[in-house]
Order: sequence, then C-alpha cells, then structure tokens
Amino acid sequence: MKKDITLIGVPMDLGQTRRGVDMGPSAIRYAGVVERLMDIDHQVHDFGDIGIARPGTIEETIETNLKNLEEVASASEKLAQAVSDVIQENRFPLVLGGDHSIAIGSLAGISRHYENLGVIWYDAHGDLNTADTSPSGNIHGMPLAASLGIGHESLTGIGGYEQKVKPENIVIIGARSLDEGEKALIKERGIKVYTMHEIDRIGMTKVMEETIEYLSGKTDGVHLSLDLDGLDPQDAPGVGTPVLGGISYRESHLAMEMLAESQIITSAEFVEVNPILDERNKTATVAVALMGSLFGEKLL
Ligand code: EXY
Ligand code: MN
Ligand code: MN
Ligand code: MN
Repeated sequence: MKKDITLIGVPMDLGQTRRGVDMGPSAIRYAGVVERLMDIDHQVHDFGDIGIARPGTIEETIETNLKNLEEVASASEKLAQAVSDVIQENRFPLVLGGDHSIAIGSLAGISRHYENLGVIWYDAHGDLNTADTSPSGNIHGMPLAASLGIGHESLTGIGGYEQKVKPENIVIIGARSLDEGEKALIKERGIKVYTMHEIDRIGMTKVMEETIEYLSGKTDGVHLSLDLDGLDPQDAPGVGTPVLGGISYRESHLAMEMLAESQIITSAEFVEVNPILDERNKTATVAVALMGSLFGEKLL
C-alpha cells in the first residue's frame, strides 16, 4: 500500500559520549533513503533536521548525574511536536537518528495519537535504565524506561503527560547486554523480550510471528524503534555501543519483510548510525536497505 512518508532527521549526539552519531541523518540520506522509498512508489517528504542545542548554550539548572539532560529534554520536546504534526496530517513519520535518546521525543509525539500504542524495540540493549541504575549517566540507555514513565521527570514529562507506552505493549528483540536494574524492571513489569538466545533457538521467523500476533490483537498502532546495534557489528559496524553476537543482516531483512506483510507498523525510527565509526557508510546503507524491506520492497 502506498504511504505518505515524512522523514525527520534528529542530529542528536548528546545522549551518549561518542561524537559522530549526530551525522547519522546525513549518512542515511546519502545512502539514498528518499530514492529507495520513492522507487517503491511511496510519496516522500523530507522535513529536514530538528535543531539541537549544543552543550553550554542552555544554562544547566538541574542537579543530576544525567549527561546533557536539559539539551536532550529540549530536543525531545521539539521532536515530539514535529512527529505529532506529521501524524496529524495523516502521514507516516520516519525518524532518522541520532542516538537512541531521541525515542523519548518520538514516543511522546506518537503515543498522543493512540490509546494503546505497541512498541517493537530492536536493540542489543534494553534502554531501561534510570539515573539510579545507569552505569554511565548516558540518556540513550534510558528512553524506554522514560517512555514507561520511569525516571527523571524532565524526561518522563515530555509532551505534558507521563506514560507513553504500557509495559504489556512492548516487545524487545535482540537483547544481549542488559544491566541488572534493567533485568529487574523487565521481570517486575512483565515486558516481553526475545534475547539472542530465543532468536538462535526458535529462529527469526517464529520470533516475528509471535511478536506480530502478540501486538496486533491489543494495540491500535505499533512504533518500530530500530537501533542499528541490534544487528551484529559485522553487518553494522558504525555504532557507538557495539555488542558481539547480534542479529544478522539477513534475519533483520526477514523481520522487516514480515512487518511489511503484517501492516502493523504505523511509525518508525532508525537510530545510532555513526558514520565516523563506520566502514564506507555500510551501516547507513544497511539501515536504508532495511527501510526498503519495511516499506514493502519486493525481490520479484
Ligand atoms: N546499558 C548501558 C548504559 O545504560 O549505559 C549501555 C546503553 C547503550 C544504549 C544503546 C543505544 O542502545
Ligand atoms: Mn538503543
Ligand atoms: Mn543499543
Ligand atoms: Mn528476504
């Protein structure tokens, strides 16, 4: 089905400490995202990039161990508004990161439009930390917790309301690096997780069949938050926090095709592409290929 897609770039690198991921949107555009989606007959509008304050331009007034909290919070508010406006116009928001802290803003803008938003979190990490459990103070390790309404109020209150997604509407796929506090939260809230163990054991086909079945019954929209570090670093080397033993390009491609067939995805973001750490823009190229599959590209 033809879609009206709006690309929103978010050149954010303040949710973590490795520079370069702010060039992710540029690298993804260079890898041909607009042409790729237009070739499968979608209508594509590029909104351009959200402006990100540089550290030091906002006076820090909050005492916290969270790095760049006020800059991340201010960017999240801007992104939430932009994404919400896109949905209001009946268009599909496709957000290009940027580090994963941007999901706080995406989800704040999206979930306003749904009673029961589902979220697929495709990631090596859980991104379920708070200031108390984080080993790093990096906000890109916290967006899923913040979207559940758990964590610092400057992050949970984006968009003017607390809980963007319910724990029973989340599926994490690809996890293989979870901190102790994250594991405890997953158990306490009953969040569904397919770690690499389940992917190896039952295969990506079954993982996606179960995920689609689990979410389609009870949600009225599903956001795909795809962190490129969910993939194995061999296939996606240009990420700031690579973890060995990840999902292959082929498995990811299949996962995207199955999502396309299911037609459950109503918004998406692709994050953590860092061209400075990459090999000849391979990770952005992989991201664009996966977007092609997600939006219905056919091999024959
Ligand atoms: N769990 C670690 C932390 O909170 O610092 C690493 C988080 C990396 C998050 C990446 C983007 O998914
Ligand atoms: Mn992540
Ligand atoms: Mn990650
Ligand atoms: Mn295929």
